Amino acid sequence: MGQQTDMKSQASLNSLSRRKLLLGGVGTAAVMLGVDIPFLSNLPKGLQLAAFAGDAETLMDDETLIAARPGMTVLNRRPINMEATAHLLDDVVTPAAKLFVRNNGTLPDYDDHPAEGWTLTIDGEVDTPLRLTTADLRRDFEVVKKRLWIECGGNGRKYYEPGASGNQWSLGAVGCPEWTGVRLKDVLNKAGVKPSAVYTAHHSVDGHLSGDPAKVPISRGVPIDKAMTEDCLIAFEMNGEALPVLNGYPLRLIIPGWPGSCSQKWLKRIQIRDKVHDGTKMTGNAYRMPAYPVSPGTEVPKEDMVIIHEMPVKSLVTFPVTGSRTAVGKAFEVRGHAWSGQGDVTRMQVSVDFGASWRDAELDPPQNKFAWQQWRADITLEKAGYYEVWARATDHTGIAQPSVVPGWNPKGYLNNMQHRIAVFAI
Ligand SMILES: Nc1nc2c(c(=O)[nH]1)N[C@H]1C(S)=C(S)[C@@H](COP(=O)(O)O)O[C@H]1N2
Ligand SMILES: [Mo]
Repeated sequence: MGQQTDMKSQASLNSLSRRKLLLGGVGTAAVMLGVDIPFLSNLPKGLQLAAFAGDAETLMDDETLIAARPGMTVLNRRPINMEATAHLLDDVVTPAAKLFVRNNGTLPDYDDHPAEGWTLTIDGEVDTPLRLTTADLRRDFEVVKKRLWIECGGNGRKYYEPGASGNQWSLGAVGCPEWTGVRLKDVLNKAGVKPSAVYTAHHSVDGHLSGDPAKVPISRGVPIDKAMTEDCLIAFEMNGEALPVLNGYPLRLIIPGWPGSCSQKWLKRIQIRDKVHDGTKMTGNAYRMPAYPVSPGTEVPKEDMVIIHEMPVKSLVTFPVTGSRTAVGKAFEVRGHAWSGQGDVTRMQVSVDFGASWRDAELDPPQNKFAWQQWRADITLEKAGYYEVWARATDHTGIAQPSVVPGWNPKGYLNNMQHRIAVFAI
């Protein structure tokens, strides 16, 4: 611990811009450590210094962390909220630099809560409360790796009319990294869930924007049945590296298929409750939808607002970028991803005539349950002019994406309207 504190003070002493430190890689590591590294030239290329593994980002300020995701659209800096544009999301496995960030508060203070020695407490309606370090998790439970998409419940909010308050996400508050962690259910089984268990409650150490330590930015939970499914993870790695600070370093939940808000970052405690959790953003209209369709602008009685569970079927066109040009009469590839909180996507279709006719695209099965699926289609435009490619996914329940904004709701959640890109044939 002493060494980490030293590193921090060294880092804050030196006058180099932190962005340079970040982008400079290992060469600037000596500057950051504040000491010479005699054998630095022997360090195999691509290998990080052990002193930095995972911790380097905790030394960086918000602006440096934002700058490390170039091309992302920054909606807010306090709290940090940033999203990708569709064509940035072309990778099958979303790299950290292209993953959206949705913070409700300020980043944890890693001086008060150092990653080394970080513990996760499991308590409440369990037989044996547990307190586990990341090392305990790795040692005592099966470590699994899964590609799981995560999407903010408010992705697409911007297109609702009348508009809803909250981040005006367009399409890019979604991504599908590969997570390494342990199954939430294995950990809960070790603690022994009592028959009285109804809901989980997730607790973290990010700060409330007001600065009031008694307030928390977000604390959500899920029904115990969802928590006990095969696919929920307590994750400590993303894409084979320690979690990025912005995405929950050193520990987070991934509750696949449900709104991203269930996937608590900087996870410190999972409390098992004997009733539906009433933490911050569990009550009021937060992450709730009207129990029945309402006309735009309706004020829905509180008791008719229900907690969102599964996210709807959705897809993106990630290539080509909207506004691209293509040669008349020559085939070009259109591709992207599709996903659904209900399970697998079973059909993917594209239209180039504003939805009048559709043809099937090729669709891959998911790498694992809740991994987004890749699709592609070859398209030939026979006449010069302006076209739009519309993409439509259908999931195994037979539900397809709508061509227009779906059911209006007070907080602008669950917009799974078809994605459209413009293409000029010349
Ligand atoms: N502790 C904590 N966990 C959190 C949040 C937060 O603000 N604080 N935001 C939630 C919301 S609303 C979403 S959509 C996801 C976003 O995950 P990401 O920032 O890693 O993409 O994290 C969730 N977990
Ligand atoms: Mo979210």
